[in-house]
Amino acid sequence: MKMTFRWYGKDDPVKLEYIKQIPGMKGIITAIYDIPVGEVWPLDKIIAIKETVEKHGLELSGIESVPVHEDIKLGLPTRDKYIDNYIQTIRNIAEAGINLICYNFMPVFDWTRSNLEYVNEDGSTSLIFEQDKIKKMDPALGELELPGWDVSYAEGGLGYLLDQYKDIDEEKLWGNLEYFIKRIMPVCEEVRVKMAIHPDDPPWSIFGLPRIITSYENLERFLNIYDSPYNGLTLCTGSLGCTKENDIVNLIKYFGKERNRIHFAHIRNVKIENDGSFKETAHPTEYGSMDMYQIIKAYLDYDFDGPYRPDHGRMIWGEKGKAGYGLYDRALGAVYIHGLIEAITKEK
Ligand code: DNO
Repeated sequence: MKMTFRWYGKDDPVKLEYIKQIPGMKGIITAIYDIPVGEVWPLDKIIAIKETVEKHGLELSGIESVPVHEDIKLGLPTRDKYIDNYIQTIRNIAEAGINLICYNFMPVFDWTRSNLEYVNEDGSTSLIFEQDKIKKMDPALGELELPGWDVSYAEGGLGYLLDQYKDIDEEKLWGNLEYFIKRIMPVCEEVRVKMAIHPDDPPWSIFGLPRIITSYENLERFLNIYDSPYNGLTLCTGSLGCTKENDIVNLIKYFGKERNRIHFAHIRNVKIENDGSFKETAHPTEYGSMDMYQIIKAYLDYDFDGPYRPDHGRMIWGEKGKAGYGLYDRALGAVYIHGLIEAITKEK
């Protein structure tokens, strides 16, 4: 298992120098943030980022994310143009010597929470999803202050976009995903880029929008769209794990050990409440609903050698920064996971 860390580029207050100082750190997961969704990522820009990362003694272990244009998810006639662009971006990423892309197929909103700064008893702050608050929100009224989704929609654009999804149910979304996967996969196989779809977060429909990358059955259905070692998963413990219906350890055993389709591991802990709410906690097992020991053990059991990264952290020690993506708590998470890996490996 290779320890990596998500870095948001040169404007990230978490500097590459700091990341490199985390014990066990090997690689960076990043993206290009100033290219509009749907445009081709130029080769020289990808190479420049890779060189910056390497100058800091780290490797560029993968891209998270190359976003999928909404027209592709909607299945509009313009999708072919955007898929052509996506394919060119895959080719450019491959040419720069990078072989892993994380992406998602969530309509409109990526990860969704009701509060980014929930104050815990110890004064730290966490990302939290409160079911009752989310149920009362109506994004079409422009009253959303949620993270994880693109705030760049032009005014009125979000309402228009949501309207376009009115006719898209889960089956249509599956069809559009299938169309996309069947077009990109032959190229991924040719240039040897592993695609790792990120599960929906949370893994259920929100605001009436369909969500399909949610469960064992749906992950299986997804992989069967195109059975290839290049068509794989980002197994995110926190996203899939915020419902008790997903047994994370068994998902790793099946999709990892048996199928060899987990290309990237996102590792974090969440505390699930009975009403469907959940809170993001510190990484160690005792704070949340995930059994981190069993999770790491399941990966080591088949010698998973892909990248993993600690995921969302709390804000601690007065740190200000991008919600979920500060330095301190993620670094604690990384070293905790590193410790589990050492212990479990020695036990073997
Ligand atoms: C949340 C992340 C996601 C992820 C995308 C992948 O913090 O794990 O935003 O990057 O869903 O496309």
